[in-house]
Amino acid sequence: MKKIISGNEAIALGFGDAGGVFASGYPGTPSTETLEEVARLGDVYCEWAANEKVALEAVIGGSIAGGRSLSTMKHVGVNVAADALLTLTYTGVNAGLILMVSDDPGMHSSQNEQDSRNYAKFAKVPMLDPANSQEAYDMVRAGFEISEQFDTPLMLRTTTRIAHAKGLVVPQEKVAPQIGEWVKDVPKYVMLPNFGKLKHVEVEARLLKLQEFAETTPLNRIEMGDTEVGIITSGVSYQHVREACPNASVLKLGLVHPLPEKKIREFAGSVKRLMIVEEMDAIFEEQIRAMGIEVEIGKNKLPLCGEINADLIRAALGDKVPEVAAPVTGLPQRPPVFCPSCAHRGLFTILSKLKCFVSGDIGCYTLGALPPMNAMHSVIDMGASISAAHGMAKVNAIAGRDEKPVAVIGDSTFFHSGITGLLSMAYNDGNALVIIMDNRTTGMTGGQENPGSGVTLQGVPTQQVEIAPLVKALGIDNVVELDAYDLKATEAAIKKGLETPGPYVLIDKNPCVLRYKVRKPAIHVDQDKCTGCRACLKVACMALGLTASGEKQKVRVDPNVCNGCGVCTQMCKFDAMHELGGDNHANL
Ligand SMILES: Cc1ncc(C[n+]2csc(CCOP(=O)(O)OP(=O)(O)O)c2C)c(N)n1
Repeated sequence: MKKIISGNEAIALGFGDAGGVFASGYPGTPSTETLEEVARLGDVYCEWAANEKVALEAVIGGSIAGGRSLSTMKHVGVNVAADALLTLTYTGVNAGLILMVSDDPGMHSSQNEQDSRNYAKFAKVPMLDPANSQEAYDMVRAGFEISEQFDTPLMLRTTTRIAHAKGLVVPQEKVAPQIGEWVKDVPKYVMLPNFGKLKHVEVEARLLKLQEFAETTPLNRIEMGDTEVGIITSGVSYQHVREACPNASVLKLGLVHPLPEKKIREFAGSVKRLMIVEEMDAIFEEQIRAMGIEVEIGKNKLPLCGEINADLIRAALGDKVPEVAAPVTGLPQRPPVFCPSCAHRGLFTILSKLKCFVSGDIGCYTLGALPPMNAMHSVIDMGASISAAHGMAKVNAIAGRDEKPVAVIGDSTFFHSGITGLLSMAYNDGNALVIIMDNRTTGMTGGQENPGSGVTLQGVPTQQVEIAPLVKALGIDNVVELDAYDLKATEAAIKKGLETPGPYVLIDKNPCVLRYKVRKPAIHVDQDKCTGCRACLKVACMALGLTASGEKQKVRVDPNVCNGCGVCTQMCKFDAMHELGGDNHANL
């Protein structure tokens, strides 16, 4: 039956239909829905791992044990999993193994813009790059076949537009999962140097065989049209090329590593001008130039940063770009803010007040870096808050500065890669205040389960990790619970943590209000008492606004947005804001 589904959904369905047995991943936009969709299939086992390295290692085990396995992650997740990947390429696989990675050109929702095609080259593994949902679906099956035929892990790469855009998919016949033998094979799976040396030779030979395969596979196809210009492209860029130049000759690469050199030469020789359209890095271009083939239009005319679109291609070709209306200017800015009644708001209100140096991390709490809080001063990668704060404290001590840094991290990020940083801090006599915002979910990516939420990906109750005993077991003596909704108590706790020498951990255990649907009646503002001083606005809550201009502007609360956390009431010195019981709309 035909379906209209996203690339992520197509990959999940493709996995189920291609006899997939085991999937493991870690959330990260734009990859997240893939594993959630595998879970919805119902008949394939899948799980959230604590991080991407664990996810990939788990599917390596799944493949060794004979089941077709899939690991899902966003581009930066591959950095975390790279240690496993760069040796998995040596061991090869038993049953087919696919590492699905979603890149985010344009950085819609990421901390950097990296091109995972580099990893395929680096790890010397084949990579597929679908251009729509149908290809995403089909390439899972093709990917498993290539993985098994060439005894290699395979990377299936999507970008945001392919992962999230919906398109028509005609599913193939479902293959029943067949679990192969679980064989002990020391030289294949034990990467001691003596075995590894032999394996490296095999990897290089495998790459040559894959190159031959690339020449003949229908995954790479030439669409001959007007020979004035020929364009080599792949993935979503193919769609932009077809929009900008419907009649051009195109070499569409589905297998983007290794490249089909002969096919590229043949194509380049059949057109007058050669153009390469690829988002982000000049991966094709550098390799094609290294083949001695002249490339007329590539990164000399197209950007290295951000997404490509049809207009950029037209402009690079010197064609007329259709005029579009200029964007409306002067609109009010709407920076992202914490959700109404998110516990992170209380914490950052105090961190901002105390002017602490905050070593930040990646999660909803990263919004604490934005105005009006301005209370996060570095954000690098998941887990870095704690390890970087440790380094800051060490250098501060050497410099004779007595300021103690504060690290802020969420529960999912702590489980992902914060634990080892804290272990290292305890081990190395560190001196930072670490605040763990344990909202029992992976909030930023849409509220996925994690080892602290007590529920699996399938919603089944499971072990629920308590952070405080875990932190104590790492060697931290000072572990104190915090209630970030209580501003006075939060201020006192932070001051105590800053004054006490050595590592000090505060844990806020308020649940994510969005994920756990926490609902409270709205705050009421007594207009007779409100002086319009705007102290409450410092908490940056979208439920707060000002009354109509004219008379002296006072604060008003939008009862449809306010969730009654009461953080703003604690900022009011005039007793004008109150928590009321009853129905929200009664406070209008
Ligand atoms: C290596 C890596 N993997 C995944 C992501 C995507 N990501 C961003 S923040 C985040 C977790 C946020 O959860 P948590 O730390 O619990 O904080 P919350 O958003 O709930 O406040 C994830 C998975 C990423 N940025 N980097």
